[in-house]
Amino acid sequence: MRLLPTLATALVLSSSTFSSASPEPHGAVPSPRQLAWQRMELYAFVHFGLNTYTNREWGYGDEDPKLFNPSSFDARAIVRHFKEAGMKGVIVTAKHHDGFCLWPTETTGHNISKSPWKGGKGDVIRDFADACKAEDFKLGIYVSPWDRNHAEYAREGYVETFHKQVLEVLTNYGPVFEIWFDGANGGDGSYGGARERRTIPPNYYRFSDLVEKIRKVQPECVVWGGGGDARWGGSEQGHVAYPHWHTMDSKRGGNGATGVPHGDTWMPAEGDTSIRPGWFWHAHEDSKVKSGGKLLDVWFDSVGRGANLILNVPPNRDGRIAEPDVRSLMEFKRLRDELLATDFARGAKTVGPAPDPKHSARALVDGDIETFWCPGSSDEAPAAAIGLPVSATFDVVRIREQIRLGQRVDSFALDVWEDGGWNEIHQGKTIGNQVLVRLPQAVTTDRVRLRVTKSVAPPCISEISLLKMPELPVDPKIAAMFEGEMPKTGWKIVAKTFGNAEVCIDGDPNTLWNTHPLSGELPPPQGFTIDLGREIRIEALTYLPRQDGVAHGMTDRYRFELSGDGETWRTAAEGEFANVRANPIRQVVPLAEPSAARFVRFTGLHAVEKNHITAAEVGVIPAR
Ligand code: FUL
Repeated sequence: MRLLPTLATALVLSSSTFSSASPEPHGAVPSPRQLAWQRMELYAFVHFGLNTYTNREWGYGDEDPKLFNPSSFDARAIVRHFKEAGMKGVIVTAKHHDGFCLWPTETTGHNISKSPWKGGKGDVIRDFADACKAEDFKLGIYVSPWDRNHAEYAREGYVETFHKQVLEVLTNYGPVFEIWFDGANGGDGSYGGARERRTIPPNYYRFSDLVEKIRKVQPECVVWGGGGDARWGGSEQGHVAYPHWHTMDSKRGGNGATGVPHGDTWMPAEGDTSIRPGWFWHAHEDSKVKSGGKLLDVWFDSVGRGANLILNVPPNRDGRIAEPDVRSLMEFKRLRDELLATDFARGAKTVGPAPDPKHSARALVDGDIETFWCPGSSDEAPAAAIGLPVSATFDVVRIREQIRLGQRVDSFALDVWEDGGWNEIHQGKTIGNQVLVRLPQAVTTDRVRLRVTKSVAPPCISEISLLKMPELPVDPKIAAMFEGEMPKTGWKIVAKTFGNAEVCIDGDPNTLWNTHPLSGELPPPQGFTIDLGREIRIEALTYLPRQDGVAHGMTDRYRFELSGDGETWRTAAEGEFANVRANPIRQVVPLAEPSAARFVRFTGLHAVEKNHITAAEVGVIPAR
């Protein structure tokens, strides 16, 4: 049992000039309101309203309130689904851009009291508030600043109305955990019958006054948008960027997807997306609900980078969550549960410098996100090692910083003990609220080491978890599409002429590489190089054309090259993809004879339409 001495000697200890004082907060830190919100991680969005009945995404503002008449709306049933899916709250569109209010507001006649539902006595927000109370669930509210119905929109008169609407929903329905101010402002609308385009002057909504009013009535409510407490994650796919910062710069702003390293303002991000292609329910999208596995990917790319995820699950015309959405939500929950069920690091032995014993490395594995390890100094890459009682196999590592003290870490590395020495398996950037590192392949070891390679102040790390990915159910339609191909785990794009060629090796037929940036088309030849991670005897190569019904950039002349070292290349196949425009199925290119290679280069030499190249996937069929 020489575990601890071995761990200790294997550590690169940091400088001996430790201060023993407990760490102080560094730079911007979260307010209690923001902290409580960041701990929620995952909650639902509900887009419901006249658009549900008109089949639109943005109502024009002249829709008839009589259209809103759900036959069996049941807020309690909806909230129960969300709760069962492990979500922590729900944000409801009380008013979308069409101006129709789902509560009987005094501010406009364009509201639910004009709908036949419950004889004009209905109140969707009340029903959600009651359901949340009964289920001990959190309620949030979306009120669109842009109002395509209001005659005074873009004029002074509307701003007061908008503020009143916000205060109505924040005073009459109990505690609201988040209020959502959409940034969308399209311009045209019906505006009390005027049917024209209206633009708003800067600072039109007077958000700073509004935020002050909100603080008075609901001091704990997080204001999303409007310069309040939280920011947009930068895409409606739910993803945020990595490295990912919870801070922004009060003077220069910054990109919401990434945040600003060590910025002066704590303004954490929320990734938003819908379980369906649209935000409102449309019958034709019942077959396009994201699978549990796809939702897990979105969660990795938002929550797994430190942001919150708001997942929209829109009720149908009956006022219910449709079956396919419920199934996906439950599958998503099962996959998260399986991933988090066993943390191999929990209770392991730990070694690491800690001048203040209150912040010893043991905190890393105690399952308590409040306690944390602090090495006292950020010099010389402080490290902590974890010794497991028995070897474990894991492929996901979760690390959390104690964000109460700020976001400090710029970069870190992970090592595992293999054949008598530490072997680096990952280099990461930010940690923040949490980072979920997906390793390219599972590792088996009994010792893991975290090195904080750059940090603006002594790192304060609250947890490390070693986890194993659940088996992901394969969608039979997609499996058939890639029949015979090897899995793409551990593959890397190591060179490309342009763009996000990585999506061609993500196994998702619906993501698209495109050499057509806004600045103009990039003509063929265009291509990229894949590192397969190890040498493979290849029997055939594949190209999947884009699957979205558009022919732009679809390749009809191609070249595939192979290499053992990424330097010396040989052409393995060159030729024509016949009939891809009319029938964009996977193109399989058999090699004259099986050939061993570690690197594959694909080049599109010509497109059937337009002068750029697109591809959904490129794959390898190994020799048997
Ligand atoms: C966007 C809106 O325009 C969409 O309709 C939707 O509400 C989404 C959450 O935000 O900006």
